[in-house]
Amino acid sequence: MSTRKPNDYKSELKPIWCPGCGDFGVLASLYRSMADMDLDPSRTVIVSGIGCSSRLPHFASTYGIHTLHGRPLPVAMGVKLANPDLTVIAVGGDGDGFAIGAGHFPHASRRNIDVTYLVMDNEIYGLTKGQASPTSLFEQKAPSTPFGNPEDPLNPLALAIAAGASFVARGASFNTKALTELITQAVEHKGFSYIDAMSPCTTFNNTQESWKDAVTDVAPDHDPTDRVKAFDLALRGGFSLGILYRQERTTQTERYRAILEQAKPSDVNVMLDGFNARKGAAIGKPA
Ligand SMILES: Cc1ncc(C[n+]2csc(CCOP(=O)(O)OP(=O)(O)O)c2C)c(N)n1
Ligand code: SF4
Repeated sequence: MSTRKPNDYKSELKPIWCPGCGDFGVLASLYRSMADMDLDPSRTVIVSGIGCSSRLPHFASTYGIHTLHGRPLPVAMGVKLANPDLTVIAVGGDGDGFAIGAGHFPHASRRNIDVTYLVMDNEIYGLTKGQASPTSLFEQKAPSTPFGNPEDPLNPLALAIAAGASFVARGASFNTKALTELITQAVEHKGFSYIDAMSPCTTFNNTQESWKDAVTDVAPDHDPTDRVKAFDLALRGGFSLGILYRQERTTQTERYRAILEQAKPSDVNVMLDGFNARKGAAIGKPA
């Protein structure tokens, strides 16, 4: 039974998001989920990139790292590899994760590092005042696209499944009970867990009401262990809330531990002698 309450995870800083921003609902869900799991704040690290959503670690009493734009995943992976016993949660926006940071997402997925990645997806760059992001819809109007976005959006859920993420789900900031449960299942999942949290930007892309009308639950007969069906569901469009895909396989830290157990202690002088011998051979001695 949990002894901690959601308020125990609040820092002294109050969120400075705009009124109605979806990120409030995501943060509330995260507080409640951490309390439900009774996570020790001193054993939990929340890592973010840059953006409105990436301010989140400041509002939690856990450890937190507010990194660079697009870099929450490599830093989170480093934290987890260096100290596998910590609970590591990476957070950020769709711009942060799927534009400048997109290169890290498939590799975190295929490596199955035991990190949860919670993206507050508002289909816009909020912090920089509303430019189109990789998840903005075709023809979406925004300050940077007054004639409509000429690009098709990226599908993060399909990308996650294709790249090898072992837990892929969609939640919504306006459905905090379900999002809380998803976060708990994602954190408790062994391996890379991705949650696409629909989180409307009420200032630059106010989808609050249209999204509330558009969401449905993943059908109860959906089999989340069937990767092809999960991919199909992700590609079909619409907004299915729930777990699309879940797979049990060894994590990156487990595989590295196995390698460490096989590796023999090495003598640095023997390594340096071997390196010097090869260097001489490659360069060749002057005549
Ligand atoms: C290297 C670098 N490039 C660009 C920026 C400017 N920048 C800051 S946040 C951001 C996008 C934020 O959008 P998103 O990640 O979707 O988060 P949101 O603000 O919507 O929560 C950009 C382009 C930056 N800080 N650093
Ligand atoms: S600009 Fe948008 S994403 Fe940023 S705090 Fe305001 S409502 Fe939220």
